[in-house]
Amino acid sequence: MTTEATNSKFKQRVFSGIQPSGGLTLGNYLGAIRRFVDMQEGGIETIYCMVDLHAITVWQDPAALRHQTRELAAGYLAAGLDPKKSILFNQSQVPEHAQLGWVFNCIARLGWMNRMTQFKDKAGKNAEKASLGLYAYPSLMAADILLYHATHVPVGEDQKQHVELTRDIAAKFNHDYGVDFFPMSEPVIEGAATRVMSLRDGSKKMSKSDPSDASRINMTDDADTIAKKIRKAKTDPEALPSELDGLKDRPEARNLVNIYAALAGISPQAVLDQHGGQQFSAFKPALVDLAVDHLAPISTEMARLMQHSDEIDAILRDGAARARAIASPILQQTYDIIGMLR
Ligand code: AQP
Repeated sequence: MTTEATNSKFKQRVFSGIQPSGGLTLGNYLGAIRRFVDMQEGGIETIYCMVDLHAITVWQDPAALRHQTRELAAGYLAAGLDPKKSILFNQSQVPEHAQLGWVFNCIARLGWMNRMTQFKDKAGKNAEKASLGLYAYPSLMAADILLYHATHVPVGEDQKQHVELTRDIAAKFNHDYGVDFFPMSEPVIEGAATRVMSLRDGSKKMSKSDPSDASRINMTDDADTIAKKIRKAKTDPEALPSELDGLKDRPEARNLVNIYAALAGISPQAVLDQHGGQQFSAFKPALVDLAVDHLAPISTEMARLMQHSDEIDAILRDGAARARAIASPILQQTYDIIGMLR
């Protein structure tokens, strides 16, 4: 059966989430949030979550976690997510996520989990000391998506493998129980910035939890900080090429070109058409201007919203109630399918 045939009985619905595991980065913004906003305008139901249960797979200070969750919500709202158009909530307030996550722990195979590259990256050499939650993370992520029968999942490239695992779990569940209950959710990975790299190391993803603050642009950075970080971003001594081929073995240069393209809403080749032949001493100031123009209104609005945390909390409470109204019957039907007595 093709994906289209399998999914045709399901209403189109978008689900995605971000962990409140630190401050939002430019990578989260370009790779995820900006595309959440685009999809909100597409006439499909959109559900966006702050996945706090995922965040605690590594240690989080409780007060910091509460702050980060509100700040992430402020980032969603400041970037243009509208609680009247999208459902916005934090995962822990919809207990069905953890409940379906457990069911999927019993569907997912150890061999599948062992292939997850994000676990290997995050656990590093010390896998024995990693939490069981970090290992099971992709199975909870499958529950997040399938609890809403979501058909589309906008993510950055690093999450592609987890959405593929979600499809494997859905297919195995449907097969084992002889049903066509869960859809084959599609990852939506588009644009020039599906993988924004660290400003200090072009082989590493820009990440909230990178110990070096200079490696990322935070959505709360002020104009001076953004300028300083871009000026200090690692590059090479060559001028920018005029063709994309010339960026092949230059990850840091390619990263800055991709960031420029994503912020300007043009293709990387169009950036090279405008800036090819320039040294970084000329290109970086142009990138600083673009980044500051684009990000300053968002960070100002985030700061304003953070002064009104009651309003943020009310939006999340309302979102959780609306999310539960969808999630609860789907969990109950799942329980019925697997034979839980009620
Ligand atoms: N560098 C990136 N470029 C493009 N997209 C990115 N995303 C994250 N980093 C980049 C996308 O943002 C969404 C939310 O990610 P997440 O917070 O759930 O987890 P993550 O992918 O592990 O993000 P971080 O920033 O690296 O968090 P930490 O440091 O806590 O692990 C996803 O769609 C992701 O693809």
